[in-house]
Amino acid sequence: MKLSKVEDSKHPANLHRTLTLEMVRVTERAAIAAAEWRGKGNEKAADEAAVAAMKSELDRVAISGRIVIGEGEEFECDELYVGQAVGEGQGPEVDIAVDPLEGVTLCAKNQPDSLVVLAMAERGGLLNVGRNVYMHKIAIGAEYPPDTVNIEWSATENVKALAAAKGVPISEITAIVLDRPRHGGLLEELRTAGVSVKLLSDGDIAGVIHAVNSADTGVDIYLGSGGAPEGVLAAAALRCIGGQMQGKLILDTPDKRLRAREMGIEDPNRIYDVTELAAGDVLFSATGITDGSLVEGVRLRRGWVETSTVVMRSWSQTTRWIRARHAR
Ligand code: VTB
Ligand code: MG
Ligand code: MG
Repeated sequence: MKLSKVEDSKHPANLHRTLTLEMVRVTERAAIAAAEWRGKGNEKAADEAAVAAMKSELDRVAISGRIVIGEGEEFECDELYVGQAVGEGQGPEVDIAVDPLEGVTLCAKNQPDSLVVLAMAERGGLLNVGRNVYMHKIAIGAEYPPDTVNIEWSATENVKALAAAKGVPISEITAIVLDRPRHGGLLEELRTAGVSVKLLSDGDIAGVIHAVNSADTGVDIYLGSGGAPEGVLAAAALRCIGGQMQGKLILDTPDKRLRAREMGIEDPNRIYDVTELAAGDVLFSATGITDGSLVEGVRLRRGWVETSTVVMRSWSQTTRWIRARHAR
């Protein structure tokens, strides 16, 4: 079979394809480090282990990298802060968004779906958002017409429109929503409409990815708010696998609005689509810490450690699942 490349003239392959394997190494190392803290009830130690491993592995890659979404501002954390230079220092200028331990509580409790996540883009490709900023998000599969749902509509309007587009009754629509008190109203609306709701305790990067893969996951739509960094990371994945998403930042304090402005966000009410959250050539890599719906967790064997990673590249629209064995 001849494979066709999705050659998009607007997005030349600016990130060399060998970088995908480099990113895999980075997320693998962080996952192995965090795995030592699975189920130990110590979120801070797990996070710090992932951060330290990620930083030292990133510094071995031949890039002039810059963290644009990281652990916090420079004065808040020692490593992987926004603006920090990473990489060997020689090589392409790239921007990097990380969540070294997405689902830190899940890891500390040894529950499914904790991940190490990283996205890389050309300089300026990733929307710069603060660690403490939230985002309203909506996501559905690529198979629907572009105007099927809208973040400005009510949840009821959205699930009605989606059910009509899918040609099923609303009762056959499954929405994925973070289980948080702030979603009480949303949940009530979805229940009233008769939607099946899959509640996530944490981890909405995987949640968004599931929502665009309904044939495999049974999830039709992501609704609600979660971390803005997780929104950008999810968008980076959707650039590679397809899928529609809109995001709207929740800049609900003067401080957040000011910081957003400093980071280049002029209109606090702007609605971003996938290509505005993550533009140009993009790579995405996620390694499992605990077993999850996206990838398996780190397996400790006698003499070696096994990792499972999913790595994606926007230019070629490739997704690879890499199972690796590391000596220990
Ligand atoms: C989400 C999810 C994360 O935080 O962004 C969520 O992706 C944000 O909501 O895994 P809360 O601050 O209310 O938890 C996590 O659950 C944890 O970072
Ligand atoms: Mg984190
Ligand atoms: Mg997170």
